[in-house]
Amino acid sequence: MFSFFRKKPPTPEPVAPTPALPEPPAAPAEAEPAPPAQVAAAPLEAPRRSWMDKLKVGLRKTGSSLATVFTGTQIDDALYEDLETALLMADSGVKATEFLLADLKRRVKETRTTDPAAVKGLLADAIADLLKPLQKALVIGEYKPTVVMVAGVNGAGKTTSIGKLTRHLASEGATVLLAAADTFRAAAREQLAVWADRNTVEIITQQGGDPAAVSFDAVTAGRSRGRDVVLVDTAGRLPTQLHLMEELRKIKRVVQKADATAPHEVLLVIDGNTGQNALMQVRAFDEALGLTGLIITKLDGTAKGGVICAIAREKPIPVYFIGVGEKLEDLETFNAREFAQALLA
Ligand SMILES: Nc1nc2c(ncn2[C@@H]2O[C@H](COP(=O)(O)OP(=O)(O)O)[C@@H](O)[C@H]2O)c(=O)[nH]1
Ligand SMILES: [Mg+2]
Repeated sequence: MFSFFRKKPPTPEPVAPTPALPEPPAAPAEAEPAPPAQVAAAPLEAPRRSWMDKLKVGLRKTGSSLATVFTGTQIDDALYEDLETALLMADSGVKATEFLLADLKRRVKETRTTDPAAVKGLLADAIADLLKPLQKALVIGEYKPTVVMVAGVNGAGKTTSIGKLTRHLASEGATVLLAAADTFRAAAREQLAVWADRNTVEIITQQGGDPAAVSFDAVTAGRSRGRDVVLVDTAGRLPTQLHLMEELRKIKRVVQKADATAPHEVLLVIDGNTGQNALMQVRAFDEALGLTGLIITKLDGTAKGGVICAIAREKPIPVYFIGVGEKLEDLETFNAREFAQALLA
């Protein structure tokens, strides 16, 4: 569970039944200067700690090879070579691996460390510092609604992450509207509708409709109904599918027409098992859309958890959340130090 520091909306409205179509837009509501709120990392209270355990177990496949590097008796070239191999195997990429090795050697020298076990702690420091720029809170409340567009390849975990995020937002008193802009597959709309039901939030959906039109309707409805957040779920696509990437750009343009300040966030969801291909995805989706943040899923059981180091070194975009399972509560805010520790556990 993450803590969510925000002021509740001034007058919470009762949740309306799920409508099939958007209501006609009302006159633009007076903008209430609501104080910006943040989804921020909470202090290590009990639920977060148990969640940390989950991450540790999840990353064990990545971490076990890293941790064994430090079981020897000497700090020598062999140790650094083993570490290099382990970092590369964990999909940290060549650049981040080289950076971490150089940084670690410097730390070892500076601290005059001679015990290999202590080097592990220094590596955790190095990784935490590398990942620190990715640690950033998602701000809700500066705009009403805050429009969040979610993109990514098929099966990355977009819809599931939206469901989890909805639950966290709703449990903190934010009113959420979902937009099913993955309009082509009936199953995709239904999947989002299930999440909407579970969270008792409204969903804007339209059978076979144009994804951009659905998004437009959702933003308009979100504003007229005074919702805090509109989450736009999009269909999965590969960056190489140019017409589908163009469709995403169109969704963004049309959302901008509904609200000139929107979308306020454009998130890319990445499957944590993707490995080095994740970097390519980040670059391509960023080029097409201008990403503001990432959600990295499936960190419960990956051998490729090092990819986040590659992202930090080569294409640093904030990681707002990470997913560690399929259940509603399996989404957490990203904390660089915790992640580094879990990676080496
Ligand atoms: N283990 C695990 N599975 C996940 C996670 N996030 C999503 N999934 C699963 O990944 C599959 C694809 O998720 P979905 O949200 O439909 O992906 P989408 O195509 O990007 O919308 C589903 O079976 C989800 O349950 C996660 O953090 N951990
Ligand atoms: Mg989906």
